[in-house]
Amino acid sequence: MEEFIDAVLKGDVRAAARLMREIDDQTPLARETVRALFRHTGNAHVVGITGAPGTGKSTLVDRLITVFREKGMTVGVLAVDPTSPATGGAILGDRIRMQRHATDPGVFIRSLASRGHVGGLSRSIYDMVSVLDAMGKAIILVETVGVGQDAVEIADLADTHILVVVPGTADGIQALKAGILESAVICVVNKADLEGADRTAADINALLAMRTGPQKGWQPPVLKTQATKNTGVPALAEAIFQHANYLKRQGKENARSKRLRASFFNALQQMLLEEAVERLNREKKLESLLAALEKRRIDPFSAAQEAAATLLAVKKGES
Ligand SMILES: Nc1nc2c(ncn2[C@@H]2O[C@H](COP(=O)(O)OP(=O)(O)OP(=O)(O)O)[C@@H](O)[C@H]2O)c(=O)[nH]1
Ligand SMILES: [Mg+2]
Repeated sequence: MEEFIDAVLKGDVRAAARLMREIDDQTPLARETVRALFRHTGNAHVVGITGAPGTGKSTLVDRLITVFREKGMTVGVLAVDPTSPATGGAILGDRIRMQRHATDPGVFIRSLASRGHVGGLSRSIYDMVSVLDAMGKAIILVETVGVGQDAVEIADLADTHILVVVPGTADGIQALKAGILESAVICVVNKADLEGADRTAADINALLAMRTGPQKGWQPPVLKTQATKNTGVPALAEAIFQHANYLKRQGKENARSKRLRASFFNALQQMLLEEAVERLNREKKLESLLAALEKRRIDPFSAAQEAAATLLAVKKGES
């Protein structure tokens, strides 16, 4: 156990890869190790990169890795594989796109499947970020498809949240509706070689100008990039550094404690859910509720309400 932890702390790739697998399977060893690593975390700068499928996130990540490595920074990458069949094979795509960094000991890349079991994925992400942090990675890039819940969670996880859109789509407007643009501190219009890049950038700037909120001090820049040609990528890296400095000036503890709080609530949610499922099973309640749900005799909210009522009644009876 101690040897294992030491190996991870030294940045040993094989030990880290094994730990990531244990985290995937949510084993007791994973839990204990991540717990022990905690006091070695809190130094990495976490960058979340979200955007619709195919906007060029992985290509941007690949280019950013090069920029950071040239500056001598070590890099960790977590790419969350979208389950959507439309983007099937993304893991393979990511591997190919980031292949050139595979043999660089200063870079650790991990793709993880978004398996969709409740609470599971986000828990894994928090733990994996902790592992990369403890390994001493200076910068951690987390790529996820920016639709719905995932993107919102990234905002809690990341110090710097980047939204990637492409020209000529309503992505920016949809993102604003979904509350994603709300938390983005850098906007990227990638595929700037396509028609309408200036227009899209102007649209997003207009949306941002309307935005009110707590982030008044930081003006989110809207940057145009062509990831495939590396155009605009150094400027994007520069914007990331500027935001990191901004956070530092603000007292970076804010961003860090946001992540810690989110991680705590995430763990709590998962533990309570596990406990709830176990108790409902024991009470033979789960099966009947799910059956009623499937026959549409009850709606999901009422089912949850009934389940919660059962659990609370059990608890009271016990105490
Ligand atoms: N024309 C053009 N194509 C690009 C650019 N950047 C990336 N692409 C292409 O867009 C496609 C998708 O790129 P990815 O980097 O895999 O996009 P992604 O957002 O990571 O995709 P998912 O992870 O599947 O959501 C690839 O064929 C890239 O070569 C760009 O600046 N211009
Ligand atoms: Mg990708």
